[in-house]
Amino acid sequence: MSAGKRGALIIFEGCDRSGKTTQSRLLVELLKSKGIPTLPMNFPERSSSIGQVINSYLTNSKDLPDEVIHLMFSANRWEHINQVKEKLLEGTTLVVDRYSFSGVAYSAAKGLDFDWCYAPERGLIKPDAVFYLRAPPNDLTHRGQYGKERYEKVEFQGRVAEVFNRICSKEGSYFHQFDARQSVEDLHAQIASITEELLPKVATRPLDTL
Ligand code: T5A
Ligand code: NA
Repeated sequence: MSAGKRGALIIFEGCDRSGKTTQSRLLVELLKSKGIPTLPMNFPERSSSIGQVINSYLTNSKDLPDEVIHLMFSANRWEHINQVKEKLLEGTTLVVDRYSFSGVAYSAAKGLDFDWCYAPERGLIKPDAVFYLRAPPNDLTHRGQYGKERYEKVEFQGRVAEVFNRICSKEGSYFHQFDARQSVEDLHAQIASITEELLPKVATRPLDTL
C-alpha cells in the first residue's frame, strides 16, 4: 500500500451464533485473495491475562460482579488498541469479531446503565463499518453448540438483541444490519459488496474515536 493510505476497521456484531465468525472468516479470505492486506481479530481476545479471566468467567468457572467483568471486557480492547492503531495506519484492514457494541449490549442486558456501559469504550478507535447480524434469538438456538457458555440462554439473548437494535438505530450510517437467517453465501455477497465500496473511501480518512 502507498504511504498515507490506511486500512479499514470492520466489525461484526450480533447475538451468540448469529454467524459472525463464519462471515468474518469469509471476508478475510476474500480480501486476502484480492491482495488487500487484512488481519482477523476477535474480542474477547482470550490469551492475555485479562482474556484468561474473561474466559473463565464465560465458561462459568469463575464468578465476578457484573461491573467488574464489564470493565475487563473493555480493558481487553484497550490493551490491544495500540496494535489496532498501528495495523490500520500501516495499511492493514482489520476484520474484528465483536467490539464495544457487544460490551454495551451484554452488560446493559443485565440491567447496568447504558451510558455507564458505554463510558469506558469512549476513546477507542471508531469502526468504519459495523456489520450487525440480526435475528430473533429463537431462530439461532439450533445452531452448533448453543447453550455451552454463560450468556447462551434465549431469554437473555432476547434482551441483548434489544440493546443491539437500540445501538444500531442510534449509531446510524456506519451500521449495516442484515437478517442473519439468510444463507451464508447471500450474507457474504452483500457484506463483500459494501466492503469493496468502503475500502477506497476510508483510505485517506483520519482515524476517529468512539
Ligand atoms: N461478550 C463479548 C461480552 O459480554 N462483552 C464483550 O465486550 C464481548 C466482546 C463470547 C461471549 O462474550 C460476550 C458475548 C458472548 O456471549 P464469542 O467468543 O464471540 O463471545 O462467542 P460467541 O459469540 O458465542 O461465538 P459465536 O459467536 O459462537 O457465534 P458466531 O461467531 O456469531 O457464529 P458462527 O459463525 O460461529 O456460527 C455459529 C453456527 O451457525 C452456523 C455455523 O456453521 C455454526 O455452526 N451458521 C449458519 N447456519 C445457517 N445460516 C447461516 N447464515 C449461518 N452462519 C453460521
Ligand atoms: Na464467534
